[in-house]
Amino acid sequence: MRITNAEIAAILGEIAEYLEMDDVPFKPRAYQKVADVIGSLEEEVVEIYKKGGLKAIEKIPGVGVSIAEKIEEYIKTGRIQHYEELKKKIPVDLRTLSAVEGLGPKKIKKLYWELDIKTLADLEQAALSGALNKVDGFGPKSTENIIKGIEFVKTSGGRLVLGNVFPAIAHIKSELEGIKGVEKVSIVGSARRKKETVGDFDLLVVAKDAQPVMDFFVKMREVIRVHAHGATKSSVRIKSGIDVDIRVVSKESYGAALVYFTGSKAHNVLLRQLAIKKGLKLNEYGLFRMKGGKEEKMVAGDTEEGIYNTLGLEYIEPEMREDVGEMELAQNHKLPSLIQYDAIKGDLQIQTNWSDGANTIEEYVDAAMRLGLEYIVITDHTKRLTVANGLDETRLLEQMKVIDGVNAKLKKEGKKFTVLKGSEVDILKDGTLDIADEVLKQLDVVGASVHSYFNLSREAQTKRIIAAMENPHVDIIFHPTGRVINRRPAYDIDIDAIIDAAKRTKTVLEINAFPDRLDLKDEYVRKCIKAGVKLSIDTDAHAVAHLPFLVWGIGQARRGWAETSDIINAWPVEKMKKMLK
Ligand code: DGT
Ligand code: CA
Ligand code: CA
Ligand code: ZN
Repeated sequence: MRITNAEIAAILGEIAEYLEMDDVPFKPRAYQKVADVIGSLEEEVVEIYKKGGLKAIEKIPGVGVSIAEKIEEYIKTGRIQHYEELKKKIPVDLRTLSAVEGLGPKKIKKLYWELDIKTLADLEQAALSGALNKVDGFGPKSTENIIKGIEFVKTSGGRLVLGNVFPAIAHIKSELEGIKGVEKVSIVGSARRKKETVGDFDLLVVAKDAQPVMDFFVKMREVIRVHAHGATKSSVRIKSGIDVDIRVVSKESYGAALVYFTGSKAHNVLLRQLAIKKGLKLNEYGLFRMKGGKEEKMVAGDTEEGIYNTLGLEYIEPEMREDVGEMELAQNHKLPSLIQYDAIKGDLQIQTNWSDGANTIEEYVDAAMRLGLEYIVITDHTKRLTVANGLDETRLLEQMKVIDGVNAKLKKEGKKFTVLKGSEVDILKDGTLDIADEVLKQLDVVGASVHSYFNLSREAQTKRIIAAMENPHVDIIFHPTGRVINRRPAYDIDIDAIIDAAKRTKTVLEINAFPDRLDLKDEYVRKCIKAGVKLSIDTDAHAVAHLPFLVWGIGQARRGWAETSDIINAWPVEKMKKMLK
């Protein structure tokens, strides 16, 4: 088993926290500094050690003899005696406890001495029972915050749903763009790759002078904790409960830095290996030609395209940079041309105030037109979903007439926009539907969904969904896996069997654009495309404010390598209708 830089950084960070508990002077900062340096070191410490031994480790900035020996001990034996001793004195789950917002080493020690709190569960119990309230320095307000912090650590492992927290980073980006001397601000890291959840946000800035950017960044209104405030690099926690890393780079290195900080780490490793094979060296400053072990000349660096092309690769879109086969395609100039963010022409899943949505059909029409869409499908819930005021056949027929009226009005006003008749029909336990075929066949688009019996066996659940697909009127399976990110797992289904059946029955599968749904996940999107199954990208809007969620669905589709031809609602309404059953 290989010891990574992240592991070394983590254990040194824990030593720092233990030392801080004991009020040891200076040392905690020294350990923490080394932990930070190693955490962002490009070269693997294990490699450095292999090449140059203890002496080479001492050359890492901030590392003295004593810390170097501990790193060596860890590499050789997988443990550090000093750490074990500290841990014995205060045997708490430090890593998890200090992940809780508002809990530092001193407080963790206090809680251990006074309430014997060792784990997250102990802490939760003390917070909920009121015991925490009574400890010096923990009022009702901080207890409340700690409960929130526990919830966060528990549900997400620290990761948040991208679409939910994105507005916060978009706001910070626009504020930074307003600083004098700032030329460019880019959101990089997993957010740029449109990963469904993010561990933290990363920002890259080009500016004449880094200092004003750093000073502004750590003082922003939304900052609740400053982890680091450096000359070109800083890191903070913001109110949304997520960390933001920022780095200022020079214009000449901007492309190289974009590549490096966009990641993924695995993709970067492949790029660096490719560079080495070509006698080049790639880092966050540029792509360099090497001679006698020295950088001789920078051959690319200011643009990403320059870097990829000089490495003999086609430009790879950020959403594809996951080391899942993209490099080989780029080498052979066979990359898919991904669906563009403005390509969607219609939204195929919308709930109005006829069922559990907040807005009227007309309000959706206005909002969709403002967003540049050409059509929408009204898909209110159906009668089994009584909590959502689902429509029965009578109300559905009534709604169809209303939609005819809306279309007639649009036509009269000379507006090129179409409202289609649809439904989000419930798939019952046995795979039949809760609306009669007689009525379904009069609709333009029928989506079918599982909203009950989430816990059926894999066999039964798969059979149930396939039975729905076999209904000749069912065009789309909405949110086909049913997961809710950080809240509820997918229902147990045989996805390959579902994809086969979709192909056979010509049923479309939905990429649900709601930020915490995003089923199908990227890997499944790739499978569908490979199998020739068509997909739709729908918002599942329950209010007009949800229509802009399309972007998250498109991001997910791009992560799954989808092209325009794979997505039925990237086509004009007439062609889209022809792509249905
Ligand atoms: P996250 O934050 O867990 O959602 O995922 P990322 O991909 O945003 O990861 P993060 O924030 O740790 O780092 C941002 C990017 O910076 C990452 O995608 C690649 C680059 N990077 C960071 N640390 C390293 C490293 O140790 N080695 C390499 N090759 N790249 C790194
Ligand atoms: Ca990140
Ligand atoms: Ca980061
Ligand atoms: Zn639904």
